[in-house]
Amino acid sequence: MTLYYSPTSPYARKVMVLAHEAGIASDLAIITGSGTPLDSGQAPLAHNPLGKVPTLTRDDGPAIYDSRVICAYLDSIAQAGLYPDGARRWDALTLEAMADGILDAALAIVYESRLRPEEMRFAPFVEGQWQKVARSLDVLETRWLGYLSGPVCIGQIATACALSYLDLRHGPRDWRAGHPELADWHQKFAQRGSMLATAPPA
Ligand SMILES: N[C@@H](CCC(=O)N[C@@H](CS)C(=O)NCC(=O)O)C(=O)O
Repeated sequence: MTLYYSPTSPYARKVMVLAHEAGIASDLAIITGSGTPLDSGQAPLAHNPLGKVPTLTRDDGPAIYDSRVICAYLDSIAQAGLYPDGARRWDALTLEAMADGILDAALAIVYESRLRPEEMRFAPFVEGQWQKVARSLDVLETRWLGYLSGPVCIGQIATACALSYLDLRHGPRDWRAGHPELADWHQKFAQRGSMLATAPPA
Protein backbone atom coordinates (compact mmCIF):
# COMPACT_ATOMS: atom_id res chain seq x y z
CA MET A 1 0.00 0.00 0.00
CA THR A 2 1.24 3.47 -0.80
CA LEU A 3 0.03 6.53 1.04
CA TYR A 4 0.25 9.87 -0.75
CA TYR A 5 1.02 12.15 2.10
CA SER A 6 2.10 15.59 3.22
CA PRO A 7 3.84 16.05 6.59
CA THR A 8 1.78 19.19 7.30
CA SER A 9 -1.60 17.81 6.19
CA PRO A 10 -3.72 17.16 9.27
CA TYR A 11 -5.93 14.75 7.31
CA ALA A 12 -2.86 12.74 6.31
CA ARG A 13 -1.68 12.87 9.92
CA LYS A 14 -5.00 11.42 11.05
CA VAL A 15 -4.40 8.44 8.75
CA MET A 16 -0.87 7.92 10.05
CA VAL A 17 -1.92 8.25 13.71
CA LEU A 18 -4.57 5.62 13.10
CA ALA A 19 -2.04 3.40 11.29
CA HIS A 20 0.32 3.64 14.29
CA GLU A 21 -2.49 2.92 16.75
CA ALA A 22 -3.52 -0.06 14.58
CA GLY A 23 0.08 -1.33 14.43
CA ILE A 24 0.34 -1.22 10.62
CA ALA A 25 2.23 2.04 10.00
CA SER A 26 5.24 0.10 8.69
CA ASP A 27 3.04 -1.56 6.03
CA LEU A 28 2.57 1.81 4.32
CA ALA A 29 5.02 3.09 1.74
CA ILE A 30 4.93 6.87 1.85
CA ILE A 31 5.10 9.26 -1.11
CA THR A 32 5.39 12.83 0.05
CA GLY A 33 4.00 15.73 -1.97
CA SER A 34 0.79 17.65 -2.40
CA GLY A 35 -0.78 20.52 -4.29
CA THR A 36 -3.26 23.32 -3.78
CA PRO A 37 -6.47 24.27 -5.61
CA LEU A 38 -4.34 26.72 -7.63
CA ASP A 39 -1.45 24.43 -8.45
CA SER A 40 -1.85 20.67 -8.34
CA GLY A 41 1.95 20.43 -7.95
CA GLN A 42 2.78 16.90 -6.74
CA ALA A 43 -0.83 15.99 -6.01
CA PRO A 44 -1.68 12.33 -6.78
CA LEU A 45 -3.95 13.24 -9.69
CA ALA A 46 -3.52 9.85 -11.38
CA HIS A 47 -5.12 8.22 -8.35
CA ASN A 48 -7.47 10.89 -7.02
CA PRO A 49 -9.15 13.37 -9.39
CA LEU A 50 -9.65 15.74 -6.47
CA GLY A 51 -5.87 16.12 -6.27
CA LYS A 52 -5.85 15.83 -2.49
CA VAL A 53 -3.79 14.02 0.10
CA PRO A 54 -4.20 11.62 1.75
CA THR A 55 -4.82 9.07 -1.00
CA LEU A 56 -4.07 5.38 -0.62
CA THR A 57 -3.20 3.02 -3.49
CA ARG A 58 -3.58 -0.70 -2.94
CA ASP A 59 -2.22 -3.83 -4.67
CA ASP A 60 -5.59 -5.56 -4.67
CA GLY A 61 -8.02 -2.79 -5.59
CA PRO A 62 -8.44 0.79 -6.77
CA ALA A 63 -7.08 3.79 -4.92
CA ILE A 64 -9.18 5.04 -2.03
CA TYR A 65 -9.74 8.45 -0.44
CA ASP A 66 -10.50 10.55 1.53
CA SER A 67 -9.00 10.34 5.04
CA ARG A 68 -12.24 8.98 6.48
CA VAL A 69 -12.38 6.12 4.00
CA ILE A 70 -8.68 5.33 4.37
CA CYS A 71 -8.91 5.29 8.18
CA ALA A 72 -11.90 2.94 8.13
CA TYR A 73 -10.12 0.71 5.59
CA LEU A 74 -6.88 0.48 7.59
CA ASP A 75 -8.82 -0.26 10.76
CA SER A 76 -10.70 -3.02 9.00
CA ILE A 77 -7.64 -4.77 7.54
CA ALA A 78 -5.78 -4.50 10.86
CA GLN A 79 -8.91 -5.48 12.84
CA ALA A 80 -7.81 -2.82 15.28
CA GLY A 81 -11.22 -2.01 16.75
CA LEU A 82 -10.74 1.75 16.48
CA TYR A 83 -14.37 2.07 15.33
CA PRO A 84 -16.55 1.07 18.26
CA ASP A 85 -19.76 -0.93 17.97
CA GLY A 86 -23.20 0.01 19.21
CA ALA A 87 -24.21 3.54 20.19
CA ARG A 88 -20.58 4.54 20.69
CA ARG A 89 -19.99 4.07 16.95
CA TRP A 90 -22.23 7.02 16.05
CA ASP A 91 -20.51 9.15 18.66
CA ALA A 92 -17.12 8.23 17.18
CA LEU A 93 -18.20 9.06 13.63
CA THR A 94 -19.87 12.32 14.68
CA LEU A 95 -16.74 13.35 16.56
CA GLU A 96 -14.62 12.58 13.50
CA ALA A 97 -17.01 14.60 11.32
CA MET A 98 -16.78 17.56 13.70
CA ALA A 99 -12.98 17.34 13.85
CA ASP A 100 -12.78 17.18 10.05
CA GLY A 101 -15.16 20.16 9.90
CA ILE A 102 -12.79 22.09 12.15
CA LEU A 103 -10.01 21.21 9.71
CA ASP A 104 -12.06 22.20 6.66
CA ALA A 105 -12.71 25.63 8.21
CA ALA A 106 -9.13 26.06 9.45
CA LEU A 107 -7.74 25.11 6.02
CA ALA A 108 -10.15 27.45 4.24
CA ILE A 109 -8.73 30.30 6.32
CA VAL A 110 -5.17 29.29 5.41
CA TYR A 111 -6.03 29.11 1.70
CA GLU A 112 -7.76 32.50 1.91
CA SER A 113 -4.59 34.16 3.16
CA ARG A 114 -2.08 32.13 1.13
CA LEU A 115 -3.79 31.74 -2.21
CA ARG A 116 -6.10 34.71 -2.62
CA PRO A 117 -4.61 38.05 -3.69
CA GLU A 118 -4.78 40.52 -0.81
CA GLU A 119 -7.23 42.87 -2.51
CA MET A 120 -9.67 39.99 -3.04
CA ARG A 121 -9.72 38.71 0.54
CA PHE A 122 -13.00 38.87 2.41
CA ALA A 123 -12.64 39.17 6.21
CA PRO A 124 -16.26 38.15 7.02
CA PHE A 125 -15.66 34.84 5.23
CA VAL A 126 -12.59 34.21 7.38
CA GLU A 127 -14.47 35.12 10.55
CA GLY A 128 -17.39 32.90 9.54
CA GLN A 129 -15.00 29.98 9.12
CA TRP A 130 -13.40 30.69 12.48
CA GLN A 131 -16.83 30.76 14.13
CA LYS A 132 -17.33 27.16 12.97
CA VAL A 133 -14.10 26.29 14.78
CA ALA A 134 -15.02 28.33 17.88
CA ARG A 135 -18.47 26.76 18.23
CA SER A 136 -17.02 23.28 17.80
CA LEU A 137 -14.40 23.96 20.48
CA ASP A 138 -17.18 25.03 22.88
CA VAL A 139 -19.14 21.87 22.14
CA LEU A 140 -16.03 19.72 22.65
CA GLU A 141 -15.41 21.40 26.02
CA THR A 142 -18.99 21.16 27.25
CA ARG A 143 -20.29 17.88 25.80
CA TRP A 144 -17.52 15.58 24.67
CA LEU A 145 -14.94 15.37 27.44
CA GLY A 146 -16.46 12.22 28.91
CA TYR A 147 -16.27 10.51 25.55
CA LEU A 148 -12.78 11.79 24.84
CA SER A 149 -11.61 10.28 28.13
CA GLY A 150 -12.87 6.82 27.10
CA PRO A 151 -11.15 4.12 25.03
CA VAL A 152 -9.12 5.40 22.08
CA CYS A 153 -11.01 5.38 18.79
CA ILE A 154 -11.18 7.35 15.54
CA GLY A 155 -13.04 10.14 17.37
CA GLN A 156 -10.13 10.96 19.66
CA ILE A 157 -7.57 10.55 16.88
CA ALA A 158 -9.40 13.00 14.60
CA THR A 159 -9.98 15.49 17.42
CA ALA A 160 -6.34 15.45 18.51
CA CYS A 161 -5.13 15.99 14.92
CA ALA A 162 -7.56 18.89 14.46
CA LEU A 163 -6.46 20.62 17.68
CA SER A 164 -2.80 20.14 16.77
CA TYR A 165 -3.45 21.72 13.37
CA LEU A 166 -4.92 24.78 15.12
CA ASP A 167 -1.61 25.00 16.98
CA LEU A 168 0.34 24.68 13.71
CA ARG A 169 -1.57 27.26 11.65
CA HIS A 170 -3.71 29.35 13.99
CA GLY A 171 -1.60 29.72 17.14
CA PRO A 172 -2.50 33.41 17.67
CA ARG A 173 -6.21 32.48 17.91
CA ASP A 174 -5.27 30.65 21.17
CA TRP A 175 -7.89 27.87 21.04
CA ARG A 176 -7.00 26.84 24.60
CA ALA A 177 -8.46 30.07 26.04
CA GLY A 178 -11.88 29.18 27.44
CA HIS A 179 -11.32 25.44 26.86
CA PRO A 180 -9.11 24.36 29.78
CA GLU A 181 -10.30 20.76 30.06
CA LEU A 182 -10.04 20.17 26.33
CA ALA A 183 -6.52 21.64 26.46
CA ASP A 184 -5.69 19.21 29.30
CA TRP A 185 -7.02 16.25 27.36
CA HIS A 186 -5.10 17.28 24.23
CA GLN A 187 -1.86 17.70 26.14
CA LYS A 188 -2.12 14.11 27.41
CA PHE A 189 -3.22 12.63 24.08
CA ALA A 190 -0.38 14.42 22.29
CA GLN A 191 2.09 12.34 24.34
CA ARG A 192 0.97 9.09 22.73
CA GLY A 193 3.59 7.39 20.55
CA SER A 194 1.31 7.69 17.50
CA MET A 195 1.10 11.47 17.90
CA LEU A 196 4.80 11.93 18.64
CA ALA A 197 5.74 9.84 15.59
CA THR A 198 3.61 12.00 13.28
CA ALA A 199 4.31 15.52 14.56
CA PRO A 200 4.60 18.02 11.68
CA PRO A 201 7.94 19.70 11.10
CA ALA A 202 8.32 22.82 13.28
N1 LIG B 1 -11.74 15.61 2.98
C1 LIG B 1 -10.36 15.37 2.64
C2 LIG B 1 -9.58 16.66 2.75
C3 LIG B 1 -8.14 16.49 2.25
C4 LIG B 1 -7.47 17.83 1.95
O1 LIG B 1 -8.12 18.88 1.82
N2 LIG B 1 -6.13 17.79 1.84
C5 LIG B 1 -5.40 19.00 1.49
C6 LIG B 1 -4.07 19.03 2.21
S1 LIG B 1 -4.29 19.34 3.92
C7 LIG B 1 -5.12 18.96 0.00
O2 LIG B 1 -4.62 17.97 -0.51
N3 LIG B 1 -5.43 20.07 -0.69
C8 LIG B 1 -5.18 20.22 -2.09
C9 LIG B 1 -6.35 20.81 -2.82
O3 LIG B 1 -7.38 21.10 -2.19
O4 LIG B 1 -6.22 20.97 -4.03
C10 LIG B 1 -9.79 14.30 3.58
O5 LIG B 1 -10.37 14.08 4.66
O6 LIG B 1 -8.83 13.61 3.19
